[in-house]
Amino acid sequence: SHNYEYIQVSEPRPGVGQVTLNRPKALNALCTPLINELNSALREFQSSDSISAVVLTGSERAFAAGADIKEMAPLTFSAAYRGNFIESWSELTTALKKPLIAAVSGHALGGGCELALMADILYCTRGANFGQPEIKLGTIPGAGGSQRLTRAVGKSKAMELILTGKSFSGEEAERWGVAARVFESYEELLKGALDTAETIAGYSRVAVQAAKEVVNKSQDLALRDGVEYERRVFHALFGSQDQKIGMKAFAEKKKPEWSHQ
Ligand code: CO8
Repeated sequence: SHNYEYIQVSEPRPGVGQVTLNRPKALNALCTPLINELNSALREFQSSDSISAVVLTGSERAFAAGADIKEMAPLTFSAAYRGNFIESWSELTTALKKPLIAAVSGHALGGGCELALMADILYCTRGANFGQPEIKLGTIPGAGGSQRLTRAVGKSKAMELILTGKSFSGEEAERWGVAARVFESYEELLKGALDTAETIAGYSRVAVQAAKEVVNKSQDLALRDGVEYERRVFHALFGSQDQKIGMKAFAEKKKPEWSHQ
């Protein structure tokens, strides 16, 4: 379909879309045109009837080495403020209702780490290099790092990482719960991410979207409100065809044929 300059888009498995960040000369630094292409690709996957889940990856050497430092260097406060710089990154978390799996190998620094943290599921290689080094550039995380990393690892560890700019490995990411799984090589990582995406693509899209929605609510709501929100959505799913299809198939010991309705 599209001819992108900074990303590659494919459908490697049934129901699975893949975006590969492809700006190798700058270690996938996230310049504004790259983010615009990423948003456009994700919008297409969101509206596609054949796609159920999306994998986002970079290269073996770099998932993304951050926001584009050369683009940001001359930015002024008023230009950043009035242009709402970085706001468009959030489209990833608002426009895409389908599950997004980040497969991180190599550098995931600054905005690259934040981009990975925006995914619904994060997988990485053992040797992946995560970090929020903004402090070394005289600035701070600007795409949610201070919030999402803190929720993932707790305040003390997040403070240490963000105040020192020290990086952490894929192995640590997995141990701290930032990553759901860790892999030995880039090939195994990508296969693992695609396998998971394909598994998800085998389920009812209505149920998958609802599951993503309620888990994400847990990040914003107090426990009692979150549990109540979950129950409302759970009740609503009794209005879906797929709930009937899934439970009838179980009783008949058959494989469900989802209508996605
Ligand atoms: N921006 C622009 N260019 C970059 C970036 C970047 N973030 N990272 C790497 N590059 C470029 C290098 O300038 C170099 O280009 P050239 O060949 O023209 O000199 C090329 O990529 C290859 O990089 P290196 O030669 O440095 O490769 P090394 O293997 O020696 O080092 C590193 C790899 C350690 C990843 C190193 O490149 C590095 O430290 N990069 C910067 C990492 C960083 O500080 N990232 C945080 C950026 S700030 C940020 O993301 C702020 C987020 C705030 C809000 C959210 C978004 C904007």
